[in-house]
Amino acid sequence: QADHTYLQLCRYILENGTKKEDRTGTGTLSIFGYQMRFNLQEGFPLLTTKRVPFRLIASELLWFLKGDTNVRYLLQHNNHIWDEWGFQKWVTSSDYDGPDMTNFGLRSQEDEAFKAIYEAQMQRYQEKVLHDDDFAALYGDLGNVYGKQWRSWEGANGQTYDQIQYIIQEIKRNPDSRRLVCSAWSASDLEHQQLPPCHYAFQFYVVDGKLSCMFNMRSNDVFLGLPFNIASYALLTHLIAHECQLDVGELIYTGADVHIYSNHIEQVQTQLTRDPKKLPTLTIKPGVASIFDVELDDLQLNDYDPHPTIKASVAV
Ligand code: UFP
Repeated sequence: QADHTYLQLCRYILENGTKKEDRTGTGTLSIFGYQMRFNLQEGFPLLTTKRVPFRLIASELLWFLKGDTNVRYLLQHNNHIWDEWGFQKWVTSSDYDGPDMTNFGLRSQEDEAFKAIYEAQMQRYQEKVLHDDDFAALYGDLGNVYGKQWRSWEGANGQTYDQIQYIIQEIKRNPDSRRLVCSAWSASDLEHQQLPPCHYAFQFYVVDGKLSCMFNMRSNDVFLGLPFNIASYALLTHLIAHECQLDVGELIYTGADVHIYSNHIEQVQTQLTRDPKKLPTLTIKPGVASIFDVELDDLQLNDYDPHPTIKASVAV
């Protein structure tokens, strides 16, 4: 079961991880290189040893698949996981006229008074992205993030390439292909990217009428990020399989710098005491013509009955 596989990784890092400093200044226990396999026939790998918010994962993935890079879509779906990146663009621009927001991520965690001021500005940001088209075009758009890389990769000649459409066509035409790869890593973008892709490449594989997927992560926050990443790629595999009329096979995770932040250790230990439950299942509404048109209501998660949420702060 997916929880066992995940908890085994957690235990492995607690026992074998090395203390390593990191960009955020938080500190981690880290290992380099780890693989996990999830049989998608056993159920949908949304962890049951803590609640993982499926709707956020699904709306983010549908946003990627639409090739959308503007947080407006996410805000319309009550999804705030990318807000800080757009907010950062606004508060560092000459259009911003509010109180100083330097280092807002760290300061809002350490300073209650600042937190209230920050939240008021963030609310202003969200309202403007939702209701002001010009503002949204300027400060809601995150530029070269996954949606752009997946659906309209820009070649040196200025021409754009739709990697997802290519993969779907190839799976239908030539399922034995060993080139069913999508890459989000772009060396020429790195200097302009606030967050270079964490899950930077994935590849599909078809055998016996089943679609498998392997995804690669250069850097992975095991407690907060990884449960999302597993569910997101599981959902992607289900969607592509649905489009190509295949069953789902295996989801394979390959991680490089796989770490537990020093302020997540207690939370991980709590999760390790919990007994995994039965995994939920996923149903995709029949008759959806193309995965690019799938909406949140076309996806149904059945029988998800997890242990309660475990709170932790995100390293910024
Ligand atoms: N992170 C994940 N999964 C993601 C994502 C980010 O675990 O999908 F976008 C974590 C990994 C790391 C941090 O802890 O966010 C990114 O920091 P860095 O760029 O320094 O690796």
